[in-house]
Amino acid sequence: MLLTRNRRRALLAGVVTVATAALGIGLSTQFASAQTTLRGAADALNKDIGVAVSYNLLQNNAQYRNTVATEFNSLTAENAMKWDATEPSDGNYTFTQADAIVDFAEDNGQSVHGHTFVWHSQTPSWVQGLSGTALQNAMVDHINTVANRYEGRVDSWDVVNEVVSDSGGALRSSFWLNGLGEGYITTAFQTARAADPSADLYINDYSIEGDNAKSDRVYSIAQGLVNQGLLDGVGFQSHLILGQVPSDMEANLQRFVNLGLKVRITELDIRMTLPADATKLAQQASDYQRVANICKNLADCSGITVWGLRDGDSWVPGVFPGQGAPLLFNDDFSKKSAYTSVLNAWGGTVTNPTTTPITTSPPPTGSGCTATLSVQSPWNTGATYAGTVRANQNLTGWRVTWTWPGSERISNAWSIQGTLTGAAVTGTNVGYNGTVAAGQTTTFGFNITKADGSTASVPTVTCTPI
Ligand code: 9MR
Repeated sequence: MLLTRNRRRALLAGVVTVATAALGIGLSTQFASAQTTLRGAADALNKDIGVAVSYNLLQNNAQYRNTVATEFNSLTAENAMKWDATEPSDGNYTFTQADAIVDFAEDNGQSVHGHTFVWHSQTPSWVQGLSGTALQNAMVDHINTVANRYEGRVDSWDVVNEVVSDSGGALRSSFWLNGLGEGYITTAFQTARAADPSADLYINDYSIEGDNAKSDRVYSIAQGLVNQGLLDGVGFQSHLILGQVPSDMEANLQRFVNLGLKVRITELDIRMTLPADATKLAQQASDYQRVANICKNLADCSGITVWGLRDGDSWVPGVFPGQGAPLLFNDDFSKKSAYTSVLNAWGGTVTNPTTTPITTSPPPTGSGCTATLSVQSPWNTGATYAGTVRANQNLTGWRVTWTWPGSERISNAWSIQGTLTGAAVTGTNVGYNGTVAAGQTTTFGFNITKADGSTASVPTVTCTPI
């Protein structure tokens, strides 16, 4: 609900305001300088930049974890919170995967947009075989159990998903509608509201980005729920096709905002006919920029979630053969033009994440290396840092050391290895970033945990060639 959503960034904003007032100075450097990650840019706008994540990839792929932690301030489980994952048989709840995703979000200061309680798909056959009171009881029990488990940890929920038919005018014919009648939507929202009064409740659907018969029907459902105080937002999935961002998307979202609702781009991807080429990728970047601008310009757009991290992680090629490349990252985690256009639209600028020639500095003098740390995006109990190593001579390896002055401790790190988790940190290069030519730089990064509300400090770093 309005007062409690976005706890994480509300607290962060409070810290900045107090510091600014007390010191009588402008915002600290990390807020005043251009942001270099999607996460930093989104934090500065007080919006969510989210990603749908896979439990398996979070478990097994360190680079996936690091990119998710660094670039996004909000997570959605792509599949792990759906009914077939959380209650595969009647009353037998399994939360291992969903818990792991919520734990990850908490460890990294990210909010969670929950997906989803009531859907006609990915709901086990034991539910679909019920009717009448038994079906209603199963729905109420499911919403209560899942919402209660994550109360205070999941910020918002897609309470119902895809309840309007593709032709638009009618509710979708599903076992929900056939078994319970139209009232099942209200019952779902009433149950969710009572189970977690602090979570924002959304209705979520696809092909409603423009003004059409389907979005008209969602609008009338939303009106009814708003009148009962049961709805906080509308999720526009936005599984878009290259070059086809609806021309009236701004106006359509605005009419929902005018109902007093938040809007959210909940499952953004923009697919193209494969193979991708430079022209299509440029069009895609422009389409992403358009969507990012729409959300930026609407104060009540709570954020954008992209439906997967890398092109190869996407559901699209499996469902639309010959279509794909719909996301912001390539399979090797490099950033696509679409990434840059979203970052730019939200006020950030791209820096090369690996070895970058320094063109503006004087030629290197002296010997050894110098290293610095900077805070990329802080939150109450943690922060993401970027580290830069500058070579003053040709390097084939480097070591950096520093000591945290306070409670800061590294929780996970990338492009650096060593003794990292204590107060005294000693880190060395990894395989791919040890060789740095004189005058060039390379980077590493990490997340820390820290005492609630404390300032993320920037210790002095000693750098030594090895
Ligand atoms: O991306 C999800 C994919 O991994 C699943 O196999 C699929 C099952 O239906 O669901 C996909 O996510 C869908 C989301 O939950 C609801 N909107 C459409 C998404 C793409 O199909």
